[in-house]
Amino acid sequence: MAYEITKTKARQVLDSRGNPTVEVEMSTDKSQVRAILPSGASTGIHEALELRDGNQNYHGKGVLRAVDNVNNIISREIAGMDCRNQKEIDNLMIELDGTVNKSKLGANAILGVSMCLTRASARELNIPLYERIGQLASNKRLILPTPSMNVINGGEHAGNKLDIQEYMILPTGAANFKQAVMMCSETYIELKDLLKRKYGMNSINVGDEGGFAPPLIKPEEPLELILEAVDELGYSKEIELGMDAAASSFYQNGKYLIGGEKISGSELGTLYERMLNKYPIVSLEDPFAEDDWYSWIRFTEYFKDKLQIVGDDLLVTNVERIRQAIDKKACNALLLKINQIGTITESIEAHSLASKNGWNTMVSHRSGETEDSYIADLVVGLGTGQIKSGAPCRSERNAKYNQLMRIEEELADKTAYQGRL
Ligand code: 2PG
Ligand code: MG
Repeated sequence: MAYEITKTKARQVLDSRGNPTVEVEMSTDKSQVRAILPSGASTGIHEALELRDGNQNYHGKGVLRAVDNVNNIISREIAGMDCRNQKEIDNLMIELDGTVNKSKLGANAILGVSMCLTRASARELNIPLYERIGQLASNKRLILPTPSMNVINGGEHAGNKLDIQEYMILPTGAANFKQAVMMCSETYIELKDLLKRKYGMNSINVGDEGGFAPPLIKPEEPLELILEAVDELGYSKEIELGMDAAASSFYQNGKYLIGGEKISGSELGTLYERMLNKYPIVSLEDPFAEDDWYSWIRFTEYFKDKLQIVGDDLLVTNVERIRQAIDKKACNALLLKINQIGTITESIEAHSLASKNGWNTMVSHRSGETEDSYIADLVVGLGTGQIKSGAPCRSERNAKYNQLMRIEEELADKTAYQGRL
């Protein structure tokens, strides 16, 4: 029968870091679709649980328990159901799991099925995935996003001494997505030459997200180098900067360990202020640790009108945490990672809540990624206007940017490029 789920099956495959991850396949009469799960390194403590086997294989990182949960529990429960019933099936899986953080079945089991549902129903309805996501989110404004490309890596994603995790370029002055990609790629290659000249061949080794991991220490050094490359190309009016400090990863006993110093939350705020005054930074993610609400609130009070302040570890794509942050005025933008929460329905709800309260949403990859380009369709379907998927380098990162170029071509004049944030 049309729309009926006939089979759901999971298996263990590998992600971009060489760790196991879950792949789910779903069949209907008409087609078979597939989804592969990403995985983070700088994970927030409030994220939904990624179920790992913890035995001797793959250094304990196997996902065969999550695979079994799809094959033996979820697949039986949803067999014969209508794949268009995304909300109903997502809620059924949440109930089957029964825990607050999806620790029984694993967010990696549940999300794989949830992603397949969107894809299967899109196929059955004969529409593109982004359009199906637009339907589910009741959004008619399909937008091609401004990418935030992470060109210098630090923190837990690289073997250098930089504490700030991501230094990103945002081509806010590009005319369209294709041009945005060109500007970012040119800047990336220009930066590569610059680093090679200044610091030698070792400086162009890349981190987990494809950005360079040069031997720098001071938090502002990468910004200087990036701007040098941008200026060289004549893009200083078109390219602005962003950072993800991922500050939870350098927070210890109430202090922040950054650039070789141990400082308080308010001193860290002053450090950011200096950087904001000097460089064209328009977006700053996780400036403080995930439960350091006090520093978040004070910083947002000062900078909310000048800067996009993005909550990642702070919010973990969780409606409850987002609500708290809205009440406390702790930030003004959401980082949306589908595997932080574990279903497409809850991800859509997280974005709608953020958007209803005047926040921006940036859709995000994880540092451990795969060839699955689902989030490219997601960002267009939700119309959030922003995505980060790492450097314009390594195919698990470019899979998303390439899919967005295909979508731009397909939508031609039916859509616009976001540009300025
Ligand atoms: C982040 C992400 C993605 P991870 O902190 O925003 O860039 O990293 O997937 O390691 O949490
Ligand atoms: Mg982050």
